[in-house]
Amino acid sequence: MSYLERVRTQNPLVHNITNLVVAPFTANGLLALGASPFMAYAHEEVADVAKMSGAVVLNIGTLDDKVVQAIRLAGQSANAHHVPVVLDPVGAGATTYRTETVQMLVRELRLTVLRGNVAEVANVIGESWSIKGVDAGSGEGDRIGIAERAAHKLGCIVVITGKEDIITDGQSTFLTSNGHALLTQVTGAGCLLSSVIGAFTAIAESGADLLGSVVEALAFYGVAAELAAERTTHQGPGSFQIELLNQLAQVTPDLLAERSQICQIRGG
Ligand code: ATP
Ligand code: TZP
Ligand code: MG
Ligand code: MG
Repeated sequence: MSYLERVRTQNPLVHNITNLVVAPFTANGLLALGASPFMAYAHEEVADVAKMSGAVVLNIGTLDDKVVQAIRLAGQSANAHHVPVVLDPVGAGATTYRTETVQMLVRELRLTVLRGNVAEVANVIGESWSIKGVDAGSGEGDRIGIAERAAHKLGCIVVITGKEDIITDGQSTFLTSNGHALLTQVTGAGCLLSSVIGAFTAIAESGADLLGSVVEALAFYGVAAELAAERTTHQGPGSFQIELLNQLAQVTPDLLAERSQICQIRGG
């Protein structure tokens, strides 16, 4: 059974502490996929919610000290109860507060997946790459090297997204090239992807199964975007955003297998 079928069959609960720009879009995207979203932020309950969830997705997009403390409490509980943790370091490198906060979080928490654009991931591990607000600045550099160094340094799966996506655990590295440029015109396309990755990690075992689930999550999301773009040709980002939700619900395992563009460039 594909990871996608496992997600739809098991309907995992995904605890999201995310930003105020993307919360409804993220919840709708997870529902469309077949997962069960739960947004919970109160310090009094985040440990309980993390413990009962299949995965916890932590996102610093509109951080303040209260959100950061909620993230720490949820992450600690997830670690204590062996619940996978995905971190989206939105805007790391854009301000000192963001950079120092994510660097503290990766020291304190054991991550399952770090997912960001190349600038965010570089800044999490103390390397530099220009960033404009929450978007990766243009630049040439060794994106694969940054992902692999981050995976080694943090001891987790690292996903760097862009036109091509890199997925690595430091030993095995994959590239996926599904997707569509319209994803860059929808705010929260990356944040929703991080939560979709969370849903896939929730149904996976550890090791190769976990890495395989993340690779499939990337291909799945990219295929959904391609289909959404085909069905909304000439209509623009608004129609595309809604159609992306439809396609997250409609992509079948067969269609996914047919359209996935996955290439392994390192590891056995
Ligand atoms: P940024 O803020 O830099 O845009 P992000 O957090 O929004 O980062 P993205 O890198 O945009 O995240 O990735 C979100 C999704 O969009 C991924 O599935 C990725 O493959 C896809 N994507 C990003 N850029 C392109 C592109 N130029 N062509 C096709 N797909 C893309
Ligand atoms: N500002 C703070 S968080 C956020 C914006 C625009 C959303 C970023 O979402 P994404 O998925 O990184 O585009
Ligand atoms: Mg984007
Ligand atoms: Mg982002």
